[in-house]
Amino acid sequence: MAGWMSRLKDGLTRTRVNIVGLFSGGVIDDTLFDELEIALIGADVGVATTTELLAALRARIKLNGLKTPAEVREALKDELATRLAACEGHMNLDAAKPLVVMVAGVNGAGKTTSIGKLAHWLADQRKRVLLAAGDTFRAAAREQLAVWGQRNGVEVIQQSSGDPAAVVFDAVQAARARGIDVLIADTAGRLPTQLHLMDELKRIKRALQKAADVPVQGQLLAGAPHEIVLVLDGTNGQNALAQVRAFDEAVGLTGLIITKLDGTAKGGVLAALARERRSAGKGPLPILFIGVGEKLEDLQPFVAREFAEALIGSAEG
Ligand SMILES: Nc1nc2c(ncn2[C@@H]2O[C@H](COP(=O)(O)OP(=O)(O)OP(=O)(O)O)[C@@H](O)[C@H]2O)c(=O)[nH]1
Ligand SMILES: [Mg+2]
Repeated sequence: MAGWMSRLKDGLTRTRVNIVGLFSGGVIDDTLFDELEIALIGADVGVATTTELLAALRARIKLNGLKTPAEVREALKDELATRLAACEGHMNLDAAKPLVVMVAGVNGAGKTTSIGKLAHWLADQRKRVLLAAGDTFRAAAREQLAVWGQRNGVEVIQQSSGDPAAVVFDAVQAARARGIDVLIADTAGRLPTQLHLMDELKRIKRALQKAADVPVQGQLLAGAPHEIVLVLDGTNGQNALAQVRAFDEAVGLTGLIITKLDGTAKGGVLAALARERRSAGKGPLPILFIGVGEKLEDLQPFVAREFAEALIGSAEG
């Protein structure tokens, strides 16, 4: 896991330096707090979360008598980890066989790449995977998924028809007939403002539901799609929040994948996501995986403490 931790840390360098640099001075004063506020908002932690974090930090300084910036830094890391822990979650691979996973998101968010990496991760968990080329919109999309399939030795269900609902319907039947553990359906990128495309996404979801309702060898498959995952580009910062709300409203999300956390200065957005849906009483969506690069191994489950460590770092970081 050491390799992952250093990649995560490397990836978050641009977010980290702006925050961590502030703790190199000798005193805890209002200037430190002002600068911290600017740095956290700059990292896309969001105004509300930043205000909460800093209030909690002031309280801890008082309560625990923290004296040095290094102690404050540790306390901040802890507060951040506690908040991020609300987003920890995992894909329950044993919820169904096949587990049907639908992947959605805006154009270029990293859906297809994440599916390729996820197939690799699942193979490591000794799961049999099948992919469905549900992006029938972009010309090269099928080929792109096929390449990821080849890399992983995983089959890709595709059709020459332009109907994504038909493709995923077929794929569910194939997965059920072949005793596949996890079926992942790719979809075309779309903006929440493109209402016809959001309707299409609902249609793809219904096709997955319908395909599960057809008896295969006398069996039904309850609850498909079991996961509806939104892929978010981590470099988009606060814009991620609007995407979560729109896609959640349209199809009912079960989890998130955050990509491109390498090289972004906006890695703080995960903290902002952690307070989403609080007013609805539902709690935040679980962050299932995070991506920090373009290689197969660059997608891993989200662990709040690890992330806070990579972001705020320990003294030598
Ligand atoms: N650096 C970095 N690049 C990534 C990551 N994930 C995806 N990418 C890159 O982002 C670009 C878009 O990725 P795709 O997987 O094609 O995105 P998509 O959401 O499927 O795009 P559309 O299907 O066109 O909507 C590619 O160049 C990927 O290599 C990541 O974690 N880090
Ligand atoms: Mg794609």
